[in-house]
Amino acid sequence: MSTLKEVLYEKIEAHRPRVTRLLKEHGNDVIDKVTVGQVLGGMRGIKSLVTDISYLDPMEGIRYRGLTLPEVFEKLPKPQGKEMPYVEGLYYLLLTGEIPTESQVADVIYDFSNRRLLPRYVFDIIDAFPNHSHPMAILSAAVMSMQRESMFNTRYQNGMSKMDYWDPTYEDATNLLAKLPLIGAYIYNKLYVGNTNVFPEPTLDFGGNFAYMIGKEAPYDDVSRMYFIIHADHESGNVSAHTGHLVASSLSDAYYATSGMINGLAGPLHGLANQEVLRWIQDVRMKMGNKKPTKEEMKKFVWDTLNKGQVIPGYGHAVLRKTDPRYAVQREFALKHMPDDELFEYVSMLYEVVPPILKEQGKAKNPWPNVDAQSGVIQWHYGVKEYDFYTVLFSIGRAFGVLSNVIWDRALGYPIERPKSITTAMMEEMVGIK
Ligand code: CMX
Repeated sequence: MSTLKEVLYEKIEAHRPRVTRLLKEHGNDVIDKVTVGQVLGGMRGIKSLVTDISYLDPMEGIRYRGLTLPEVFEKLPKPQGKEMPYVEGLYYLLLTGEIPTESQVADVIYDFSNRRLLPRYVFDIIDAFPNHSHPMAILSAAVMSMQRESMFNTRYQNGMSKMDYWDPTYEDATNLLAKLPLIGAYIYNKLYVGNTNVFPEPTLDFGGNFAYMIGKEAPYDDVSRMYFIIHADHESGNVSAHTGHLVASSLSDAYYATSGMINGLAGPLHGLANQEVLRWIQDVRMKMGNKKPTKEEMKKFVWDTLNKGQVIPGYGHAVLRKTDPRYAVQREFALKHMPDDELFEYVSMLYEVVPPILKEQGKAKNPWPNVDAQSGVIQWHYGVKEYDFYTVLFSIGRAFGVLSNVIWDRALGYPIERPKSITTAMMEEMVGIK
């Protein structure tokens, strides 16, 4: 057993009695109430999910296992001479709640590198997609095609104790995570480069290897590490995390769950917003004939978008009420490495212009930028200009959080999800409408 798996098992054993006690002694205690507005408003804010892997405070932003993003970046071990930590170390942190030592990270890197290769049929599935297919659809199908590899499924068919569910789920999750960079890189190279003869470099870590496989030089390896880490988790209620959890709750395996989460992430109100930001900025640029707009001109573009009944991509959030720290981490990186980048200047101008306009319009509860407002511009700067691809990068990062949660869901025996629905007439009756 790997060190990570051993430590994880100890954590699981220690945690299980807490859930048993809560259920047994406090199963009927009330922790929230539900309003009509919440039920009709996408269940916003209802406390109905449990995860210990991350917590999203509306004002402070995300914490992974109690750590803010700057703390995560500071504490996790980094490759020598690099600014950003190993993604493999993040997996250790998300699963166990502990910062790994150098040697514990080395162990995870070694384990991942042994799980990287893809079955031939996955390349064939990707190749079979017609031109102009969206890379998120290809990614989802590629992951789905590997469902036949599921160890959970095989062991379940052979009869397995509930107490052991987490073990093959861990194996499936780790196998899949280790393979995602090659799947992503193959899709990139097939769709945009035309060279599919690229394979992992065994000496490189997760982020470094991804950068290598899509042909990007340093500091793009650090961009990859940063990108995968900041996108990994955002507690359990967002569409991608919730979909992964929901699908897995029926004991569908990690492949089904991950494909489902990818499909949810592909929506423009969620992960696809990062490509929408780039599309929106390019549109502004084109309308300006490549001349940088003045602040007044930029304000007009923002109002024009709102007046057409469209959203400003990259702004607003269902939970956050402040600038997203994932935006701030990327902004800091951009200020250091690409302060004079033209599109970064657009993004900076939008940061000044959009929040007051959204406040003036008075609809969005959060006028501040989210992660997606900044991420595409960094990719663009380093030569990943195919913005359709950005949500694939988001997916690879998000898979770490979703799959860590699925492993813990299995370990703690969380049941199949099944909220109750009612009819509109029932709701009207409940609130006294005749
Ligand atoms: N531009 C214009 N209007 C916005 C807005 C924005 N960026 N953000 C919210 N609004 C509007 C909503 O569309 C809604 O309008 P209606 O009352 O007409 O339906 C109103 O303000 C209230 O919405 P809200 O409660 O503030 O926001 P929600 O929780 O419903 O939605 C989100 C959150 C992210 C979908 C929304 O802010 C949005 O559409 N943002 C733009 C898309 C985006 O950046 N998505 C990425 C989010 C991060 C991620 O998941 O990747």
